[in-house]
Amino acid sequence: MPTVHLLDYVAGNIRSLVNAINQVGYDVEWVKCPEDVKNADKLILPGVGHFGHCLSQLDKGGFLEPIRQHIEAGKPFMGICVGLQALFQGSEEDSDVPGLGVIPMRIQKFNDTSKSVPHIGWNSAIDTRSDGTKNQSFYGLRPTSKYYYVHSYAAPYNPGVLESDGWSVATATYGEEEFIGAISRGNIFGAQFHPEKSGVAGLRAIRAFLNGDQFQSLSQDLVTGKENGLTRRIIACLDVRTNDSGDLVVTKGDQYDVREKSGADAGGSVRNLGKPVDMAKKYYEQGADEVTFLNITSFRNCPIADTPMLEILRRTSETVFVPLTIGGGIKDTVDTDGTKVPALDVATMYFKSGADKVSIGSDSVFAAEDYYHAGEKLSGQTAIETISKAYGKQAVVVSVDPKRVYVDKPEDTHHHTIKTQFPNTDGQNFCWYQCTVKGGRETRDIDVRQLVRAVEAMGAGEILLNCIDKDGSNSGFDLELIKDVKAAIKIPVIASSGAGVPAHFAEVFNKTTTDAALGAGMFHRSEYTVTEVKDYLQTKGFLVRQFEA
Ligand code: 1PR
Repeated sequence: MPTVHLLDYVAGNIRSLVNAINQVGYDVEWVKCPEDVKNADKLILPGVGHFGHCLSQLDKGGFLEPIRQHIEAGKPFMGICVGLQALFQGSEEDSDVPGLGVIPMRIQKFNDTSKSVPHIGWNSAIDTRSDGTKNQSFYGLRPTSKYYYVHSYAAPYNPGVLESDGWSVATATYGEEEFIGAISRGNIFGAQFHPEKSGVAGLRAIRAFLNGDQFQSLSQDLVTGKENGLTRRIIACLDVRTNDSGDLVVTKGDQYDVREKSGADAGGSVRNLGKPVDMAKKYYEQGADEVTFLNITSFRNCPIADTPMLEILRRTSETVFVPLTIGGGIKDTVDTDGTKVPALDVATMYFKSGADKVSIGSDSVFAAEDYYHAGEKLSGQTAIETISKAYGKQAVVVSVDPKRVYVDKPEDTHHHTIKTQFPNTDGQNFCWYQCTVKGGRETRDIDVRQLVRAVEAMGAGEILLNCIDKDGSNSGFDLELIKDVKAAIKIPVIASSGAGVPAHFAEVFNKTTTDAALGAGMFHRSEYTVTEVKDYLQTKGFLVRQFEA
């Protein structure tokens, strides 16, 4: 196999990139020292996390000058995400640290007054020349394709400026801001999105770069129907646990109870809905924008000893090229031999096996309690803080398992209440959302607003907002809960629990500002496919990404 050099300057979660490179027929050689850059023909600089951290690590390792020389020598160079940003003069994210300065512009933060930041999800990369007259594009980018982005900072697009300097530019639009999604000139290719997580469209871009296939003319059908902007993100969630015979299976509960309630197995065995790797692949091919695995009994087992789960991730990440999240048991833990293992090491193990994000449940509730006890002070030691610092915010999801507690009037509790349209059987029409831990088995004296605010301060990148009352009910999402949480924070929220028909997805996108929506049971029971949900959303005028074969 031909090779490409990959520069992993921090402990990045770049297994997906390696898988994607292998998938398009190339082998990876690691750049371990500056000397290796000199020997590289094709070089890829993936970027995770913080601009300042990335550039100062590269500087400290003596890589910056060899990279500059590589580029000046006209050898193929590709920068991904912060790797693209490194080409610029500098970034608002850390104004003390200079970039490579190849592009005389600065990276800026997205405006978060009217939208969630980070910008997470599938958006465009439309060559500015694919305007119906020239119809050109670079490195396999198609105006009708969508690509997976996750970032808080971007290069704003100023029409014509970079083009007049010989650059080809592809843009995306987030809210009112148009920014650079990808850029190319001569031997340089930069992508703000993650091609390795962008399904077939992303693999096409990587292949074109590695094969040196820079420019294409687009047929009219690839230009017509292009629509710039962020699509509605649909996530398939797989609750995984060991069944009574010791096999890891996909299961699904009603209000978190996963035991069979009817038939021969009533009250007994764990509901078995299929094999995790096969189901993940099925949902990927139906167009799921992300796949989440929740190891729902991890609080009983030591995740370090959880080799079957690691194997599932490894195998899934070889064929599923959309972001994979893994949750369950991400916390400081103790190995079977008694050794203490920090949460960061547990997360690293999952990242190395192919996860792109980890989802933290119970541990985030305890961390939030400590945060308030300490007078809203960060300790720097929590799982959220340590993982977010090492891998970037985008790698940390907080999974919340709240349930309703009804009261007569707001003064009856010190928690934040809402007036609900759905009173309980006692006629109480105020409620607050109580956080739970250990898969809903234990309630805590902290409400959902307190929790999400605390974890946002700690550096969580996204909230996976479940609702125990709604889980498995097929009755639609808890819109009141979602609105309440969205109003409290800036980071994106994934609405979860209660989806039963495609119309529930349209409803949650219509009536709340949720950033994504997740379904489980309705997909596992084959009542609807992800494709059907997306087709339905499209008929209702929502922008969605369809699977590209
Ligand atoms: O606490 O960090 O070890 O993480 C445990 C994780 O496992 C948490 O994310 C928690 O939500 C999850 N979990 C624990 N027990 C259960 C259970 O069902 N017994 N699953 C459980 C929660 C996930 C939901 C579900 C939606 C959609 N289920 O995201 O997928 O409610 O379902 P629906 O569309 O069928 O209504 P830690």
